[in-house]
Amino acid sequence: MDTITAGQYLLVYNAFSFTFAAMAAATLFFWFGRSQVGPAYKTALTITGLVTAIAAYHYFRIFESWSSAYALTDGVITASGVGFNDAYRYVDWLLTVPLLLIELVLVMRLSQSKTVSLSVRLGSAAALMIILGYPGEVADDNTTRAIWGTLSSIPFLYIVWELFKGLGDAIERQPESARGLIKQARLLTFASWGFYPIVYMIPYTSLSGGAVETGVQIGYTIADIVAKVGVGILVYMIAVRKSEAEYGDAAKPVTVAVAQ
Ligand SMILES: *C/C=C(C)/C=C/C=C(C)/C=C/C1=C(C)CCCC1(C)C
Repeated sequence: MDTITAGQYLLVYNAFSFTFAAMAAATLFFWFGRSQVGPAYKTALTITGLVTAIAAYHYFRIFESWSSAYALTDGVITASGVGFNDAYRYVDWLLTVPLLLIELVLVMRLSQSKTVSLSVRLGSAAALMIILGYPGEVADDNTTRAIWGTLSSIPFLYIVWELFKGLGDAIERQPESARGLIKQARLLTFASWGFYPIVYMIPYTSLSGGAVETGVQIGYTIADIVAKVGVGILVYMIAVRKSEAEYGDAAKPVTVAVAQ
């Protein structure tokens, strides 16, 4: 394992702890938020909360793995001999990345056949992207890392193309009040997802040793918060806007009671 400083160790330790709390809190918010939207949008919010719930579980495991990989005694860090387990992150992505795309598709409320075909295509490409990235992430040499990283970028580019081409046409048919938000959700997805391959390339920079490990862990953690909680909040807002447009006051029980 790389030698890291006490400061780097604690930075990553605190980031993992914070992210566990953020993912758990977001899960409650999204699941309770189901009561604020019309029936057609409840599944989208269920899945949005499922993504952060799965991530909360994995951040808990990642946090534990990190704290048992190093020992901190009198301000000095030593590797404990138990390696840090990168697999938690990749298993998390394998589950959450297809679900994130499905939540975006669901909130658009397309025809059933379009929903299924887009979810299957985007979901499989996302799973393939993560599976191809893993051997590179755990490789010791930078050449192997580059080969798998390049392979993983092929499904990544396909997803970007689908988001802008496939979803692009459908966005124009969305209620006007939600269109801007949907474009923002797509842009935030694109920007946060594009951050992962950049973080993956940190070992190719002039950074070395503990700085690489710290940079990679902090980078992926920030990207996870934006991609799961940030995009999730936008999906929630879209669902609320569209419910207002399509169900009128029916999505707001309190208003209905007053009107009667
Ligand atoms: C919640 C987790 C998310 C949204 C994870 C997304 C991950 C990626 C978009 C990863 C992409 C990668 C490449 C395009 C090439 C290098 C290897 C990866 C797996 C980091």
